[in-house]
Amino acid sequence: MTTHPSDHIDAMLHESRVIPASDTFAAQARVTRETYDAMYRQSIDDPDTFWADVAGELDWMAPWTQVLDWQEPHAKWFVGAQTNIAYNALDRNVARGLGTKRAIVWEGEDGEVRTYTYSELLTEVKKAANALLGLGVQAGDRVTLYLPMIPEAAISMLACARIGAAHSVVFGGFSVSALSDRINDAQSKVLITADGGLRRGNLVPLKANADAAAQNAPGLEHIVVVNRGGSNPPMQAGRDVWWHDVVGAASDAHEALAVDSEHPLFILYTSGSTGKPKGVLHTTGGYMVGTYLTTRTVFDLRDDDLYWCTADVGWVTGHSYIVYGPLLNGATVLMYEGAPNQPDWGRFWDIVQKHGVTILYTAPTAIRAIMRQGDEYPNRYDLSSLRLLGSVGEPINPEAWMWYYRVIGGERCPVVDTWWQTETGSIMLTTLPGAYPSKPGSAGLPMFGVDAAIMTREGEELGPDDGGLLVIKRPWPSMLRTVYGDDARYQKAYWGEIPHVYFAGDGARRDGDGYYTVMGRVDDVLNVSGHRLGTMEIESALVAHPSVSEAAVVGKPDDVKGECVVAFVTPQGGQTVDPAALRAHVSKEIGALARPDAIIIADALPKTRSGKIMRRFLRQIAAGRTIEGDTSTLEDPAVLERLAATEPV
Ligand code: 6R9
Repeated sequence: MTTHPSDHIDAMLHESRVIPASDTFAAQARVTRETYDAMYRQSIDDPDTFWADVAGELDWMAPWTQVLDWQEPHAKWFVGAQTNIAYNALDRNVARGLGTKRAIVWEGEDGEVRTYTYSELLTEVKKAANALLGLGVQAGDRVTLYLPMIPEAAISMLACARIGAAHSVVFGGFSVSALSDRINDAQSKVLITADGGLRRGNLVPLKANADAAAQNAPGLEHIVVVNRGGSNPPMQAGRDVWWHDVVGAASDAHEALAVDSEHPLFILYTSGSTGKPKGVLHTTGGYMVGTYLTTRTVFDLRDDDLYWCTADVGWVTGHSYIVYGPLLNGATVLMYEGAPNQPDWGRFWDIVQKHGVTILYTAPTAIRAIMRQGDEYPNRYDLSSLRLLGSVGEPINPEAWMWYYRVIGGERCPVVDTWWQTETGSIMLTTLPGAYPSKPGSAGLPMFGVDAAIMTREGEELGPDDGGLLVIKRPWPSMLRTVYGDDARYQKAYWGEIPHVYFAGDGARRDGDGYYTVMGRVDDVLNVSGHRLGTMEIESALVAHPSVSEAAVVGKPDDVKGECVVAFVTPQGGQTVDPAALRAHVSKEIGALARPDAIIIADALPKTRSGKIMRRFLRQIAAGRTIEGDTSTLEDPAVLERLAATEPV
């Protein structure tokens, strides 16, 4: 494993600006510097009291006997307690008088707007829960969701949680085989999908993909289909049912099931450094407490906020910061279905102006893509409703940070850069707005209960300004509990790399003020537009193509995507590699997000005498850099020159 900081990271290391929140913001901030310092101290010195107090703000059907039971590397939080996260997100908020408050404001790509109050959302979730029970789903089962960004996605997740079934959301951009792999790994009997979802004016054919995936998912009994696009897909009698039929006919009486605090809540697949995606498992109580607290404090949430997170529910950000965290806090959440450039690059700002969005949480790749189009789009709109901006998914380069702060936030809105992962469940590093100033490019300070450090691979803790590996030294409530069906992999990947600490897989450094700057992955995981992709996953897709003999995939710094995919392939004896066919093949195997941006076709790859491909050199070639490092271990160093001289296709 080697660190490969990209060029913009280099710029980040030389960034020294410090931007405090405006006086107006700081004066009313939910968490002041004193509050943060005191809360953080308590969360580290007396975590049981700290977490019991936070958990005590939510409803439990049976109390815990112990806050944390830590048998490294397995944690149980709120031991023996019972609760239900959907109950806390809906029934509890209706009971405290928020029934008529808007829970979800949804805007379709075509401009259609639908809203659900907390009472209406509760009714829909109860009906969906009854519909799932009617299809034979039981507590402890897994239900796969393959849905566009429509309210039914949130309703389905909450309905699963309400009956104690774990959801496994598969991003709508994933391919047929990625979908069937995930259905099979989770052994889901029920899949919820839609006829399609709107993306750049086209209907993405989700039901057709679901039908094809079902061919390879023998355990699947039912497909529930939401009619989003009116496209009338074929329905297989006995297997397929319409959402509007089964949910429409279901009773709206349902009592949320009290489940154990450690009852599985969801599985979410994410790329790791081996070929097969990991099914990250989150459980109920700790995840609930973690997302509840971080949403309220990081976003400085107020009763009258209109909160918009532009992520897709297919990723963890959509789980924690579109659905669970905001709804647990009784917030009004805006949900948008489509692309940021439909009909043009002003769409985000049109939505902000039209609905009066106050908090915007988006990804650096979106900021950079919009920034490229110039200031004219945002300048056409009134963005004065905004009061806080957030960033997530990858390192944000200072240039994009400053543009976001100036042009979108009018130098009035603090920017919170939030570092976390599918595995961490909730935000781990950020500067709380109003408590501490921001440093563009640096995620900032640890959140409550997060005992972070920078270490060497040998487990030696490093001091200020030394680059190393980001680790967390003790469990936190919303931490993953295992890799579904593969606890050995959980133990090895997260707690086995460096003894007794959680290994995040990111390189980082901490400055003298305690701010963490995360530099990117140190394993074979790429971050393309904020999406995690394993190089091995893409390589196995490539070598599965008949024309390819060997493949090696590396990332290359990209101005908009952060990183893009470069594939080096050698042809199978006597075959020619057709780049278009190869790209289509990768789309089919994984999804369009994994398509190589550049393909370099070569007669050989740089290998050591023992046959190991030296990706370090391939990264240098992909980036057009001069080759540095010891090439003497290579079987044939001349391969490097030939590769460097080959035009990518
Ligand atoms: C929430 C999410 C996790 C990986 C993580 C890191 C990168 C996320 C970041 C960031 C720098 C930030 N990452 N946020 N790097 N600064 N603010 O994105 O989860 O999809 O699992 O990705 O994303 O490399 O390890 P996930």
